[in-house]
Amino acid sequence: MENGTHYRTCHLCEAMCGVAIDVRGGAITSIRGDDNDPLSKGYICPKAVALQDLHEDPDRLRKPVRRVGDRWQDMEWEDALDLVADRLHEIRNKYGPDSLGVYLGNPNVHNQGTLMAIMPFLQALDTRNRFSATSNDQLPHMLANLKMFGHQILFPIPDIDRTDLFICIGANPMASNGSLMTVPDFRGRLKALQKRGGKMVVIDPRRTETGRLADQFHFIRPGTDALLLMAMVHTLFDENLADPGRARHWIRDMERLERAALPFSPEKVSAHTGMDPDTIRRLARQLAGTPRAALYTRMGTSTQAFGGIATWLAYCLNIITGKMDSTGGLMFTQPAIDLVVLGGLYGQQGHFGERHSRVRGLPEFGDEYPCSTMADEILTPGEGQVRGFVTVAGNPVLSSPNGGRLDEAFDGLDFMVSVDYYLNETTRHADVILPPTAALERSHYELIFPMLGVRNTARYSPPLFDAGPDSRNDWQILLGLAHRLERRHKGGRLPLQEELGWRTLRKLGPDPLLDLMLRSGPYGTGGGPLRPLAQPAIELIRNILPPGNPLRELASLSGLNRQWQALPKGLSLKSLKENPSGVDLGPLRPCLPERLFTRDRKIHLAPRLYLDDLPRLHRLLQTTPDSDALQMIGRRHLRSNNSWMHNSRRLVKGKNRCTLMIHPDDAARCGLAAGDQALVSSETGSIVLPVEITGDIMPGVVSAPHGWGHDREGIRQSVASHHAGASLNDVLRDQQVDELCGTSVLNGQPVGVKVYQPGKTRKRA
Ligand SMILES: Nc1nc2c(c(=O)[nH]1)N[C@H]1C(S)=C(S)[C@@H](COP(=O)(O)OP(=O)(O)OC[C@H]3O[C@@H](n4cnc5c(=O)[nH]c(N)nc54)[C@H](O)[C@@H]3O)O[C@H]1N2
Ligand SMILES: Nc1nc2c(c(=O)[nH]1)N[C@H]1C(S)=C(S)[C@@H](COP(=O)(O)OP(=O)(O)OC[C@H]3O[C@@H](n4cnc5c(=O)[nH]c(N)nc54)[C@H](O)[C@@H]3O)O[C@H]1N2
Ligand code: SF4
Ligand SMILES: [Mo]
Repeated sequence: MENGTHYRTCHLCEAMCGVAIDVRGGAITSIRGDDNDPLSKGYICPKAVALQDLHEDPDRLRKPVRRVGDRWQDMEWEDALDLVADRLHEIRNKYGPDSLGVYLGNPNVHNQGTLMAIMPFLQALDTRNRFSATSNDQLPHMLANLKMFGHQILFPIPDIDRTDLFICIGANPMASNGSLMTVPDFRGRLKALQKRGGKMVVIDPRRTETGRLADQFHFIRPGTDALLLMAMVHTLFDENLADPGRARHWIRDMERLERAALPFSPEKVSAHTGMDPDTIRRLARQLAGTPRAALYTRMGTSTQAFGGIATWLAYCLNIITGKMDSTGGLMFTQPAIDLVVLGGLYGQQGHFGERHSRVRGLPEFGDEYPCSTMADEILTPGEGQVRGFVTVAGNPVLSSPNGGRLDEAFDGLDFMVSVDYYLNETTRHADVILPPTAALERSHYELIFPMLGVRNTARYSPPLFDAGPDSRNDWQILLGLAHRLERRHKGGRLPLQEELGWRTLRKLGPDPLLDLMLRSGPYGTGGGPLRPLAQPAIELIRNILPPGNPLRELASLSGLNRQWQALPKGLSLKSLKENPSGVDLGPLRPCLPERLFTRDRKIHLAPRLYLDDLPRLHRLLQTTPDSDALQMIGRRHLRSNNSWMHNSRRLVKGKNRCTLMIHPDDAARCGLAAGDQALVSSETGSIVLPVEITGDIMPGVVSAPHGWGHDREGIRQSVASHHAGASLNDVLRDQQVDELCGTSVLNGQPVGVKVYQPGKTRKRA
């Protein structure tokens, strides 16, 4: 690659920072923030250097490998793809389609090629046993989007740059750089908020990096947010403060919500949440009384026993105080490639609970079963048992609860293939590993995260380095496998038309499709695709046809089309290439009710599914908290990212971050002193962690990060192995899920903690 500065989007987390990468003599010499990026404006975090470290990492696999006995053998691409297709097809032939399973990990959402190729690939796999990181993450948000707004990816985003009150519950954007809120430089934006007289309130069982910058901080007992939020709803109605503002025309079932909240007074929930009734009342009043305010929740409230209800109520609170779709409140994005609209066109608004998993009867969401039951489906004999497995960009052994059981499950498969760069805790179980082209050798356009941005922007990055002839992109691997599988399923040959379709797709690759989507998108050179449709005809269609009917969905988009016409035009791949630092498409704008996808084009405040789950919340109020058990919560660190960035020497250097945080009172009770090792256990397993005694954590609560535990045998990550840590998911139970929706409970599980005495206590190998 030429010497000089290359501009690019960092794809490592949700923040989408613009980076300027200097290259000299074919090597990276520095990575800086790109001052001209309209969203990140020069900000980057310490992880950006990992772009280089990952690229140069000698441990990163460059060629397909297959396991022969205890060794790994290099393979040629065509042989590897043939072998994988043969084996998967064989299993399917013998045991039926559901005998194949697939897990899609987090980095897929940063990969435009994968996003393009994944549908054909999943169709070719043709199994109902699909899993992804969603059920360890944002599923409750997507469910609330679906049930309340009619579309699973219609995410409301805090308008942080214009808000005067940011209530942040169960999120730590100072470490995570934001999630379901693409917000590079959270600290800078917070400073600006505070400078204009605004306030941030943080509610968390740990006084986090974000909590420390808050104007008000409150501890809350893990897993009780649904109670707090109910009591806030209760207060708003009780004190006559509920006023949805202009939303009153397009919301329904407010009385049902009021009735549901009636039993949950601040006094009733106080002991369970650990928050005093006055604080809860004040919070509700503060939200109602600040015209520009946003209440935001994330991992801590979503991956817990009441994640479904809590996420629903958080949206409700914004709506009944007039903050939804309102400047400075929670708003909707209008990205250059509008996947909400595209999904709507193809009837992909989402679905939930249409099928249930074989072993535990857990509900599907968007055609995926919860990760917490992945091991069950592999280990439990019977018809439909999973015997062949595919992982794509995922490390579920470290990222899903009860990783030890997943080790056992993957070990017993007839065949496993992983599309991944690394020989890690999960891929070590594979028979074949297919490593894709390095990230800096592919073009990059974020399809998902502009939907979550605090501002509308678009940015395209061409490949920085040339990919050698012997490398395959994720999309090429997935399409290559899909095509082969289809051929095998159909007896070796495809009709000419289909064959041509595959060839065209393979020839085109993601960039021409990207161009097409940009041009036909809201800001595109071509204008809106629906411009010619006549409004009255559209309304008519909308009112007669049932939801899901493609014509009706087209009609739903007509209102959007009107909004599209007001937007600046001219976007194409060419125009993005001419603006290597990206283009600004402006602040978030109100766009309801047109952007709603519910049949009546109203926000549903009290979907049945949530009301039906309320008896469980009532039962929570009747239980007395167990004062002996400690509750485990998760933690993220700015210099780490899930399980896969611990092989960068620059990121792991410094003091060990894989520690158990514990309150001084609890430490004393457990006989733990600074410098001790603690044995953390549950019936699932136990791990050993150095203790970090701190008053920043609530008494009764302990915290540990996930994604560590690189001491498992057979991995090839030399740096990570030296900074192994232990895997939190070896202790968390896979049998505990949010019963409403099947999301894993990653926060609030009870654990035992005591001093670790080598020799006396056994640690998981
Ligand atoms: N540096 C870094 N950045 C990342 C990642 C990373 O691993 N490292 N991961 C990325 C990914 S995949 C995601 S999904 C996002 C996540 O982004 P965030 O949700 O912002 O990240 P977390 O740090 O998990 O924040 C969860 C917070 O919830 C708190 N919490 C735990 N239990 C409860 C509870 O019951 N109630 C309440 N109110 N709070 C609770 C925890 O103490 C923690 O502060 O971060 C992304 N960004
Ligand atoms: N206890 C606990 N568990 C958690 C969480 C928690 O807060 N607490 N957080 C959960 C969350 S929010 C998430 S998102 C999940 C993440 O869980 P996963 O997605 O399962 O795991 P990651 O650690 O992100 O691993 C990503 C894998 O993708 C590979 N990879 C990276 N880039 C690419 C690429 O471009 N192509 C391909 N083919 N492979 C690539 C990496 O080598 C790595 O093996 O973890 C979840 N697990
Ligand atoms: S916050 Fe860090 S990891 Fe995330 S996009 Fe920006 S530079 Fe990359
Ligand atoms: Mo995530």
